Amino acid sequence: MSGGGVFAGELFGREREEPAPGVVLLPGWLGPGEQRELVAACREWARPPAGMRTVTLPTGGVMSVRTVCLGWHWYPYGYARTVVDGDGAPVKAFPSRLGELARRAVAEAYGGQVGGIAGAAGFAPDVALVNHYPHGAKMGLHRDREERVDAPVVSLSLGDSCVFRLGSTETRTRPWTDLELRSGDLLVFGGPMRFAYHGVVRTLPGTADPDLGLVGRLNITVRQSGLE
Ligand SMILES: O=C(O)CCC(=O)C(=O)O
Repeated sequence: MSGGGVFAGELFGREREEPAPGVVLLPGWLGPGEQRELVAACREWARPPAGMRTVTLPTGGVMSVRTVCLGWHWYPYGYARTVVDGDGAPVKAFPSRLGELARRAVAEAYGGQVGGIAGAAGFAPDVALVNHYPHGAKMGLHRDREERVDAPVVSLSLGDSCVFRLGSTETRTRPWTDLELRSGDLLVFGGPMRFAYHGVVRTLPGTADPDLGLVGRLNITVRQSGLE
């Protein structure tokens, strides 16, 4: 994979990181062309019906990111085949090329140890959440736990960089690890960290390559629902 430019002060570029068991960060995994293609695809997926929407939580709080789902519609806190908390339209299909990309992501992240990570060997993703972070948006610490299986989560970042906070499986509080995710980065979390708390503390406006033509940040999170 190409991509991942070398920034001022980074003499040797950024390298693969494993901040916790089962968590792998591959910097610049998507090259500039692949990033542009994904941004264009996100624009199509964002269109109504079943397009990008604002999510209201049961507490009455409104999430600052806007989200469109593919394959299954995620709402707080479950999955449905229609946009039950929006326009009611059937959710858009899960694109097979996104599934292939996510399977390649898991294979490259876990390499030889795929068999050792729960759910990695037969990874069959069927749902994606595409989150758009306008300037100032963030996402509180939460766990992805509406899925019925423990297959890994694949996360692709596009546009502005962000500070991604990875906590533990037990608590929303410290200890946590903050990772900077940049455009093109791949983060996979599975194994013992599959149900870890995580969130986005802030984005870093203006850090995206202007050629990407994207204001803010996009995150594509691909998962296996385990639903029939
Ligand atoms: O934007 C991100 O990097 C994280 C997204 C996320 O945590 C989620 O969709 O559940």
